[in-house]
Amino acid sequence: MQARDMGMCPIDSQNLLQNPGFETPSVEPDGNGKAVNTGSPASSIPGKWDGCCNQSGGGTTWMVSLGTPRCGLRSLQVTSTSATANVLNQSLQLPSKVGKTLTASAYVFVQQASAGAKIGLDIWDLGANKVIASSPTIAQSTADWQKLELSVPVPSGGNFQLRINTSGTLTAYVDDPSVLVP
Ligand SMILES: [Ca+2]
Repeated sequence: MQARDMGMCPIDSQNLLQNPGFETPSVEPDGNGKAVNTGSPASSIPGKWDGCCNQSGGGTTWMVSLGTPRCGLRSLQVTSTSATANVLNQSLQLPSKVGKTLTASAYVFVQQASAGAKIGLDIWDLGANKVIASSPTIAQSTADWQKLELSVPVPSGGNFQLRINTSGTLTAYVDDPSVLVP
């Protein structure tokens, strides 16, 4: 990758996510975040993020990578080997924002994707236990970073997750996710 003009990478003080650029490594003793099941081989889940769910057969591995940042020094490398969806998520509690429109986005660079594989963003409503919005998905390799985006009202209760959702067999990088609620 070419060196990038970091002028493209201003810090957005309105971004509600913690560690959005994956620049802060996990401080957990095992190097992982709080995930109950961290995959095989184990993921180096980045600080403040959590992994889920179908990891018993290998599933998806999330590694902090120094090789391909969009901004800063690090990005998230996603290696999915399972047909079943797996997600890396961060929970937000925004009861004061219920009903206001949230906008979530992230940049994705897909290195390899087998037939049927895909990566996208969604919003999981922690009160209703369901997905309430999904971005378009990317199902093939990309020449450069592509922005994925969605908008949806903050659900009742205000508790939700931004999820990076993958299925099938693919290798991708994710950087600079954002959740904004004006
Ligand atoms: Ca980064």
